[in-house]
Amino acid sequence: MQPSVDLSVIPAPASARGTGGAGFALTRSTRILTPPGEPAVARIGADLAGGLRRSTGYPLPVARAGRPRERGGILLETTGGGQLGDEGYELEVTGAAVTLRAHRPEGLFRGVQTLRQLLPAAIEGSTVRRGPWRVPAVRVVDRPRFAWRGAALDVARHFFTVDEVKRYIDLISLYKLNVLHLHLTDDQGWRIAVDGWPRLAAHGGSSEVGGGRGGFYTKQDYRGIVRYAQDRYVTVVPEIDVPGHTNAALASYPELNCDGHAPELYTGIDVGFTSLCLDKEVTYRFLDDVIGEVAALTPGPYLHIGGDEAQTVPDDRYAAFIERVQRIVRAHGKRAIGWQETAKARPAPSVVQYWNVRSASDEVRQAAEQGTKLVLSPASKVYLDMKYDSGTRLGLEWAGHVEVRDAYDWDPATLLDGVGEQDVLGVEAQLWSETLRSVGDMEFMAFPRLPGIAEVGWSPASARHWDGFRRRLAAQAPRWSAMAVNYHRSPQVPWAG
Ligand code: TNX
Repeated sequence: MQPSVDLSVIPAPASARGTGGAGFALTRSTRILTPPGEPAVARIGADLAGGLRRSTGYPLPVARAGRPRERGGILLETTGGGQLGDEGYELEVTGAAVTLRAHRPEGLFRGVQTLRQLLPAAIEGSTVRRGPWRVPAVRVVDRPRFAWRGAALDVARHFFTVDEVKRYIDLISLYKLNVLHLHLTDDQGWRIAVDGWPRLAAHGGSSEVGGGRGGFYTKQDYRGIVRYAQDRYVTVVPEIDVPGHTNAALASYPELNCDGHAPELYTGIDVGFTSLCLDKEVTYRFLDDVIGEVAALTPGPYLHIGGDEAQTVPDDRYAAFIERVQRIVRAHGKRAIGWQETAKARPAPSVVQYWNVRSASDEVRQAAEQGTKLVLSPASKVYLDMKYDSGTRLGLEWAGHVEVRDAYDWDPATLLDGVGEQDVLGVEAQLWSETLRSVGDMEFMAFPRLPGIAEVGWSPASARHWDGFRRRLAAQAPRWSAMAVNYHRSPQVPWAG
């Protein structure tokens, strides 16, 4: 058997072996071949070709593979299921061909991300560069450890445009993340148009932290984000955060307030001071309309109901409210996911997201015992809005400083007492935007921590070692430069140059 090799790929593949030889050279005459009758695979081939053309300048035609199987070029093939699952793939590189096989198009898309990272960093450039464009001779067999590998983006505290969200989707999908959790509503802004309640976006969307103009997504905008994500095998999970974090809604409709008076729009960064009025039936009509419209726009199975920091609501009333909201979500054909506080409801949502490292996790464990699956977002490890250290210009500090190693060096199966591998659906990195205003700000906080969290979610524990990881991370830096990604040069990483 050939020795296993340490490729500079993130997340680390489950298995990678060198096969000897000089590897494959991408040249002016390389073709990309996809199987006949598989439009999803043809599109993956076309997208791959598009990306490679920009930096190589080669024609790279995409053709349907003929029979008998053609040799040469980059071959995308679908195979019977076997061990690969929906997202797994096999990548074999010889002097004659690059062959990528997967059970599902999704697996081919994940494998293409590995292939990108095996090519020289200049492949990520947006103008034509000089080769050579070599791929090392390897055989990779890979599949994810966890099904949910998410990135959450807070578009409520500061609004981000459709193009900015697409940029984030590009970056997360390169590291094989497969969920984009969009935090669409909060005290400071309501970011999605709802036909039945037009002032939510028109008024509630007109503010943001610090007093900027805010913004919102029309339904067409949101559909565009969902489609762009789908093309990259990323599922959008929209969050409508209730009953707290609702000042923007309360400011838009006086009837949602217990006293019938709408508060002013809010542009600060305090949390926990607002709640929908749980006593009024109009609140549940509102929720039914909003959840119904957002569910109808969302092809994925989940809808996030928030539920965090409802500090003005007594526990028993809170639990009854969450139970009722879950019924509404179910009636609209979706599964509810909620922040860890929602584990107090009986039954708890089918998925609960752990975040608050400062509060006890008993309820989370108990919910897991009852069959709830967990998405792990421990703030002291995966909150990308925490400062790296005391010198970081952006970010908050309530969960401490989160350096690259903190984000990377932990294991989902041992994080919480009484919670094991089988209880964990996956991990998710949170990018809260109280202090983040631009794509450059987002990238600076996400890189280089986000690729580490992606590896926590994808790679087997046996393939993960901090020392190897820091070196692989350093090797990503020229890629980020080629893609114009703004990243933090953490002193924990041995950057070249
Ligand atoms: C806690 S995480 C919050 C957010 C803040 C974040 C800032 C969670 C469920 N609630 O509302 O943006 O901390 O780090």
